[in-house]
Amino acid sequence: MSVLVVLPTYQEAANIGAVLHRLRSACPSAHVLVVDDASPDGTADLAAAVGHELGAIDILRRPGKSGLGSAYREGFAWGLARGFDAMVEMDADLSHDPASIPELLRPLGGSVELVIGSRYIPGGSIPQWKAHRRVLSRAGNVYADALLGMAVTDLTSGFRAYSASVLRRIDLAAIRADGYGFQIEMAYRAAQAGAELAEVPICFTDRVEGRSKMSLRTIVEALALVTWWGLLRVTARGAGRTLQSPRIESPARIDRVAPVVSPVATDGTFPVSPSDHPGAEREPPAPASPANRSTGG
Ligand SMILES: Nc1nc2c(ncn2[C@@H]2O[C@H](COP(=O)(O)OP(=O)(O)O)[C@@H](O)[C@H]2O)c(=O)[nH]1
Ligand SMILES: [Mg+2]
Repeated sequence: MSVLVVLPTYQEAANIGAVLHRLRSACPSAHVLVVDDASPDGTADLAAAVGHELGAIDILRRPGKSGLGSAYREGFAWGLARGFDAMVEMDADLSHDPASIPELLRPLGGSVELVIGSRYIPGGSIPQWKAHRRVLSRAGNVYADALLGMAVTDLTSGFRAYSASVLRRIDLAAIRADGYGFQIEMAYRAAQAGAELAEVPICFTDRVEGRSKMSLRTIVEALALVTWWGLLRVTARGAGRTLQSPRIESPARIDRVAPVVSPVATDGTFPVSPSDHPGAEREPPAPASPANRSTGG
């Protein structure tokens, strides 16, 4: 299985080097695409330097900050065009531990086409969060779950693995939500497209370096979208239609499994070499510059 890890970055100069090195150790055969929105702190140049050192790392440089959702849409399209079998999404701020990627990928295959790293199933955790943040995040997830009927505990989690097959069935260009709304919408669309969803436990660590880019606007957008889809479901049900209902009555829940010793794929081959890609970069190392905290999800 060829795996592409899509890493959206905006102002992650203080984290990008560490996350790329940890990714390579945890998943030696995975290819990485950093999608950077012209971060003024030089994140893209730092990523390119690490890419030069480690190989199999591409940088997609976009002209300006266009949002997390748009970065993932473009990253997925990039991976689909190059024939990757699976795509992992994760934050580049070390909130998501690259060591969990093999566990995210393990259930993928067959009818399971989306695996979500969950903080809210047994084994999952958010060690540093204070009670009010836990309550807010949990309440948002319970609300979304109740309205969408998905039986998923962590719809806003941004640590996931998708099969290329389900990404091909989703009209990525039609997805407009950003931030948390993007994560919820992707899970909802995947379920509507017939995917079976699974959750594996993850430990979410608050970022130490840099600052969160999530705003109140993204939280409001997510709540509004969930409410809208919930209303559509109720209306459709009232009209005797079932099209709006996602097809997951009881998604598979996979409990924590033994630590992975072998890499996800062992052949080390990728569909194309990095230098074949438009936007592929090999540049000399640039000096790191520190940046600055997190809302989580
Ligand atoms: N390319 C790109 N990446 C973004 C943008 N906004 C956030 N990110 C990245 O998306 C990931 C999640 O954002 P973060 O601010 O950590 O959100 P939080 O974990 O919910 O606080 C991080 O790797 C960010 O650098 C954006 O507009 N464009
Ligand atoms: Mg984060």
